[in-house]
Amino acid sequence: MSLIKKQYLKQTDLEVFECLENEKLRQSDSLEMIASENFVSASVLEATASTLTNKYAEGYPARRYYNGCEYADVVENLALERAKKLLGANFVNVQPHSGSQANMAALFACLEPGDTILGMDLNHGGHLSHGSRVNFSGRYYNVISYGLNAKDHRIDFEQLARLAKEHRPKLIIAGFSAYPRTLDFEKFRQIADNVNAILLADIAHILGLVVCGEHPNPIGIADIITSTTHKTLRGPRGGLIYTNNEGYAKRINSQIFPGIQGGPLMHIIAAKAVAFKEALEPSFHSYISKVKENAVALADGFMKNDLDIVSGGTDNHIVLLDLQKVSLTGKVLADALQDVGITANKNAVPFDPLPPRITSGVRFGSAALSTRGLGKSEFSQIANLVSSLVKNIGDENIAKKIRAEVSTITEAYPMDRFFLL
Ligand code: DSN
Repeated sequence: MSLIKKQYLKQTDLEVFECLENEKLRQSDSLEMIASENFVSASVLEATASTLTNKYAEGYPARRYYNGCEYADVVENLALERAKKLLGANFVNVQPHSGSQANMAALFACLEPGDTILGMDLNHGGHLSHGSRVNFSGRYYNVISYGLNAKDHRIDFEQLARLAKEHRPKLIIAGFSAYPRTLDFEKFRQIADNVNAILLADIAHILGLVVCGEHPNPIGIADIITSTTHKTLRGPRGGLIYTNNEGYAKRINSQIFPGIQGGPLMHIIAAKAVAFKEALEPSFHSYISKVKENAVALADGFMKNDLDIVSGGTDNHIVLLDLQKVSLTGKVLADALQDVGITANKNAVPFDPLPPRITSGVRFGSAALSTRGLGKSEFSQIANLVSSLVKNIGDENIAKKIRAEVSTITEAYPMDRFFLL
């Protein structure tokens, strides 16, 4: 008798079952353009929903606190070996539950409370865990923030070097949540070396690009590298931490467990192992080139429609629309986009005068729709649809036409193959 039966949930908990079914429909019927999201393969989804969710495996392979970890060990070792191959690293920890927890463990491994860190300003594209006042990173450490040049919206390395010299941070973070350009890790290294700072590269958004050589690899340059596994890498939600420094490796392991986490999520680690295997396949390289090509098509499409985008283009999967010229807020546009079936998020633009719940920008990403199979022409079409919405905000007839075009695209690229049926 097969142990796998579909739809137990439908019989035991109709309310949750219906939410899950509705979420499937939402993902199928709309265009997912949140830059940090992607669609995992059915294999990754299967591992995520596996019986390893039942298993406690505190500790590390062959050094667990509980018995019965023989398969958990095999799975975690597979994830470790594959993750190391992805970047050519000597050490990785695959247990962080998220990118924020990866950053927390990395900072705890190198710093004492009150130490100074230098990270990108949240309003210029940085991440909460890079020193935001409302995050643990801003509460435990003395945070100095660097930003972008007003002129070209690239990282202001002169300011960064000046701030480093003035404040002598113990650690500098090279990383972002909403920066559409390449990170020059060598420049960060030089600045860090000048003040004897540790360099942490947070490549949460761009891990997939780095794996495929479509973005410089910080291994051998940064002291510690943190990432998520679910953005351009297309794995389950989670984090990881790399280093080639043995001293940091030991401290990172003990900061993850027992420092800040208990039992690792073994089902997620299994799904990470599956995703890492997929990312080592040649087909993942073709996917990542499409991610980049499609982001460029979207950026070009916006500019052809006379809309401003931060930095005038993109080198990765992110396109950040700046709405100041058209006197629209990010919140209004993101909500209007949702109504026509395009999901993206309001986002601050550099030097944004508006607060984070309103903002002057909308962030788009190409990773999820590239997985779905859309190509350059559909991304140009989407740029036209978004531009038309921007120029006709509040016009219900135009919104209806845009919604119909969105449905034509979603129907042409069905999602069934991503879901376990
Ligand atoms: N919330 C993620 C993002 O959207 O970039 C980062 O944690």
